[in-house]
Amino acid sequence: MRLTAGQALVQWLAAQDVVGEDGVRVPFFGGVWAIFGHGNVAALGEALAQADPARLPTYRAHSEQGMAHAAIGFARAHARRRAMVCTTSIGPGATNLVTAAALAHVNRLPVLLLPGDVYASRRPDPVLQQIEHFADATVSANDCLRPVSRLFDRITRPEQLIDALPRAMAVLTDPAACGPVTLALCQDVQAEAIDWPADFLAPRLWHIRRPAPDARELAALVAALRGAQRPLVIAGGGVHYAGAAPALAALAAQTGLPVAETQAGKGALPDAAPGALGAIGVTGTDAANAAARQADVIVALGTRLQDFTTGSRRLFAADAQLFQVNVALHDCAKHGAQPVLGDAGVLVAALAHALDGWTVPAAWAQQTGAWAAQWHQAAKDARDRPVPADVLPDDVAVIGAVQRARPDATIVAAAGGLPGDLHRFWPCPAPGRYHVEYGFSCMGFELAGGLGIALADRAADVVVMVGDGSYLMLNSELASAAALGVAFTVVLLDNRGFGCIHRLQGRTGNASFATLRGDGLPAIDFVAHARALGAVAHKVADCAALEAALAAPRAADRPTVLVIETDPDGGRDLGGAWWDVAVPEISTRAAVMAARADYDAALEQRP
Ligand SMILES: Cc1ncc(C[n+]2csc(CCOP(=O)(O)OP(=O)(O)O)c2C)c(N)n1
Ligand SMILES: [Mg+2]
Repeated sequence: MRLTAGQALVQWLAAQDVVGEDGVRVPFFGGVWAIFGHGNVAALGEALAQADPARLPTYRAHSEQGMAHAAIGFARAHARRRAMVCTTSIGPGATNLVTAAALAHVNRLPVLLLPGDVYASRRPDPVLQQIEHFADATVSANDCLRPVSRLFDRITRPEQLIDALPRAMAVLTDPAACGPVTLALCQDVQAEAIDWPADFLAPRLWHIRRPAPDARELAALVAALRGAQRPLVIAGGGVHYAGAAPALAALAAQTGLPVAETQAGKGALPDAAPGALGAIGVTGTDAANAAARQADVIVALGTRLQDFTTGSRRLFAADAQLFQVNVALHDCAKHGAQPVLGDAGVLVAALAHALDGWTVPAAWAQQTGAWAAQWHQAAKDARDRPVPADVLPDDVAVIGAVQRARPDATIVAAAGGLPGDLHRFWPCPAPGRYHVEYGFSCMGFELAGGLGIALADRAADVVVMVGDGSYLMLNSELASAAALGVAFTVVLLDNRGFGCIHRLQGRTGNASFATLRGDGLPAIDFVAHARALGAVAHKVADCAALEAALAAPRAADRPTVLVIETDPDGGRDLGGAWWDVAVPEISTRAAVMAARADYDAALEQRP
């Protein structure tokens, strides 16, 4: 079949299927986000315009970073079983992808990036936007994407696609390698026609593999659990990607194993489930962190174990036995853990069988259950505590209003004070309803990611919670959502600046400096701004008004933005596990020296 490289690529994308969450065959690619310019408009753009929009729709976006966040949100909402494509022009369109690619890389989420590239033939060099590396003629702007791509390829001849595309797909659908794939498409090559083998363009069904653990590694874990006095499971994002949350809840009920959750793992167990201790780590609950400090056998299930989870490697007892269950060897080998390489779901099923008849020691079950009950009550009290009329609410009070009005919502957040407070205080009712991006904690993910998450399931009640700082950093996909008729709710917490960093400044002995917007500056009219982008927007006076506005009927064809003023000093981000933030060894400020003394003492400590 004679087609251009651009046309063959689009036909190939539309022919890839996967078995979706409910076992039904669905297209793997949910659509293509596009911002056209030279480098992708003439050839790839022509091909996309010919595609069947029911099979491979193209969505016009407003910022390359934002559209890639939307694509990544879509993949996360589909638990990595589906993904989206992003196409950009050469130069700034391509480099604008770097932040989102890094986010997908950290969070192990699939996205196919198709930036345009300079001419393979070099005919018009230097072409507009060509960076012209002085020492290496093979380098283009797209090489920025190499360190944040799981697979990077530059297509300099059309027939390379026959090899490159199946390799790209293998990475996107592999649970261990999963992440961003970049195929840099030379502009002239996209337009070149060749004869393509018919079987290359034939429909193809992909399966996401679920590798079983090695028998010896599994046996070591089972033996350790059977001998444990105080075992603890830490559920990470891998539990959701393996579809293992219900099986893990059943295992916890069967054995009494207590389960703590990372940010990516939150929602694995509903709050009321037996064994549910809630959030762990720096943003963790008293219940989960108390269990983590005393646990003698810790089973980390599908988690990267970043510093927020391990309290910067100070949370777990020094002599605790740590098992790392993960599909990726990279994660299994961390923290000197005993590796259990394999899928979290297969492992949980194997444990349910191998631990038949076994339960955790009664004293530990009773102790962790008491901690959990205390915590759930304390969290409810904190959310529902009335805010005096003359006081600005903090994030937890706002979370309370959202929770009371929309308890079943799918929550989206990423940076600022919210992720910590949501991790600790949001009672997630079911798996898949909590999408806080805290691997890269990227300001600007919230609105764009929320668009992708709402697009993945139009029936979901998506509530994006975002600070004023993140909103101002990247809000252009609000206009895309309005243009596409995608509805979700945005709760914008305006504390006039980078509240959580202002508080971190205070905790490291510094005075507030260049973090809040400062008095005397005009207030930002977020309502007018959001309306100008096509959203419905209102300002609410307090938490009661927010709760009422959230409970009222809302627009079905565009986002609704509710703005509430909050207190920049009202964070409750203390109280979790320790976080290593290096404080200066010398300073003229006595408060910095005192903070350094505390820091040195913390470095010495282990529970
Ligand atoms: C892209 C990016 N730049 C900088 C940071 C560092 N940072 C983390 S939170 C934050 C402030 C966020 O402000 P806002 O969204 O208003 O939330 P608040 O802290 O007020 O809760 C900053 C600057 C980041 N996480 N991401
Ligand atoms: Mg703020």
